[in-house]
Parts: sequence; C-alpha cells; structure tokens
Amino acid sequence: MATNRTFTMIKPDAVANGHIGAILDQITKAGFKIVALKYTALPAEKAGEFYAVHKERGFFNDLVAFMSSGPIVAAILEKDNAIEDFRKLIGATDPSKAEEGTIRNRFAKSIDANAIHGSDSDENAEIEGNFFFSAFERF
Ligand code: DGI
Repeated sequence: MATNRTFTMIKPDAVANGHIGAILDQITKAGFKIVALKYTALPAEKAGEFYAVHKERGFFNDLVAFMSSGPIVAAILEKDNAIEDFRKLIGATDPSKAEEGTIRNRFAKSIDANAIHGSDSDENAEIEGNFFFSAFERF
C-alpha cells in the first residue's frame, strides 16, 4: 500500500449544521494527515464544473444548487491507501445505507445532502485537489 492522497469537501449541509470540528476530528483520528485546508464556497458555475461527470443525470441541477448553497471546507488528506480507506470512513453515498459510525451515517440527512465528498481514484484526487489548491497551499 503506497502512501497517497485523497481530496475531500465537507458539504454545505454539514457546515451549516455545525459539524466541521467533529468531522475533521474523526478524519484525523482515523489516521489522515491534513496537507491542505480551506474554508470557501463553490459558485454554481464552479459546482457544475466540479461535478461535470454527472451533467446528464436527473439530479445534476439539484446537486449544483445544493453544492453552491453555502460555504464548504475543502481539504487534501494523506494516508496509506488513502482513497479506499477514506471512502470506507465516509460510508455509502446514500446515508440510509452508510455503515454505523461512518461520517455519512453520523452527519448526513439525505442522498443529496450527504455531508461529505471523497475522491474515487488517485487520478480524480489529483484533479480535485488542483481544482481548489495551488502548489503553495499544499504541504
Ligand atoms: O462519490 P459519491 O459522492 O459517494 O457519489 P457520486 O460520485 O455517485 O455522486 C456525487 C454526488 O451526487 C453524491 O454525493 C450526491 C449526489 N447524488 C448521487 N446520486 C444521487 C445524488 N443525488 C440525488 N439527489 N440522487 C441520486 O441518485
């Protein structure tokens, strides 16, 4: 298992509900090192760009509206086996199917407002990290 990186966003629902601290605590306690961190927001145009892969899906407009509805926290995380371990830590896309104790199980209310994002591949982690952070913002 190589040490590698993943990208995450704490989504507008979890930020609005006051869960930034608890989620970052769970992430760092699970062994992820924060190597970049930003409190920011995604205007609709940027949210559409970030989720361009879903643009033909029925839920795309709702997804863009939700992701641009309030501030988010973006971060790059480092750990052995980062992508797979982080997907396990956040749980299934639909929080009603997310395992007990996962971040989505604890903090998400619905499939569209599901608290957190985690990259699904090394390649996407790189693209998504570059979307939010310049070289001098990552360590
Ligand atoms: O990688 P994930 O975030 O677990 O899931 P994904 O890449 O398949 O989808 C990206 C986001 O799009 C997901 O976190 C929430 C939203 N989404 C996915 N499937 C559905 C959905 N939203 C609605 N309303 N309905 C869906 O079926």
